[in-house]
Amino acid sequence: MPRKGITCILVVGIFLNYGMQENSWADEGVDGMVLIPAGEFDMGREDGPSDEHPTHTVYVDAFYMDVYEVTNAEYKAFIDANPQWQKDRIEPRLHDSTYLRLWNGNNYPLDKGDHPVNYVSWYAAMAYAKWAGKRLPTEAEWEKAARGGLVGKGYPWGDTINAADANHGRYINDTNPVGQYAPNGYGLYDMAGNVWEWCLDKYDSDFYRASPKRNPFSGGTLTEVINDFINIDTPRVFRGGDWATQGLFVRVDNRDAGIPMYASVFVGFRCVKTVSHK
Ligand SMILES: [Ca+2]
Ligand SMILES: [Ca+2]
Repeated sequence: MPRKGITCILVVGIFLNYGMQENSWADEGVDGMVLIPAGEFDMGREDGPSDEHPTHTVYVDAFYMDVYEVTNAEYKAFIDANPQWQKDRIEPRLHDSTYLRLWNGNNYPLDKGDHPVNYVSWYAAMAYAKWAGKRLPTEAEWEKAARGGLVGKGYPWGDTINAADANHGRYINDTNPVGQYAPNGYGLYDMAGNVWEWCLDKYDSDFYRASPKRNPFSGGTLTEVINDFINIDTPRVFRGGDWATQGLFVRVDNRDAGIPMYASVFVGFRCVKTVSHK
């Protein structure tokens, strides 16, 4: 897509001209997403829980990521267009009976259109992403994006956390509308807290010990998982912590997981898009 390439060059050029933050790679060609540049980063944490060992350098291709968590209003557009994913029609095996628990039929809770959708299973998140022409991030993509270009920091902005940084620790005691706190270096909001975010990967506590260096992914190939997601039954990763979790658990390196039918008040998602090569 040469046109997109030209737009990208123009946008980057404008940023350079005005001396803006070097990590603000906004790309107006992809609505509501930012470009996360290709490159290496240090994944994991040396002094944390054993599933985060060891810190290892990985290379991730460029990708676009949603600036915000997927909202209730966005999710409603999906179920309106895809009735088989509505609360009263979804196949029982694709959720744990709490799917869209706070919704009244096909309507999200009053005044919460701009809150992140929650009570969505991994299956539902995968279906939404496919419908949107996107996909869930790999765990490596997610962590690289969350770090926002910083090296060796615990949070998307630095090393400490308090109530003003992110929706966590029950300071608000509920989800917040998306985008209420400062974005990270890539322009992404709520990578710490609000809701956990489903990733594509199968959760494997030992994966970092044997991780491939380029575009690591646990549990097969991206294509296999995306094409056959409905038949997957192994636990899937979610990242970033939620509105109730304490500071230690909204760290950029913290890993957690649930079975793919798990739907929780604490878990939502955001999508990414592979950068198409000419
Ligand atoms: Ca989040
Ligand atoms: Ca953990």
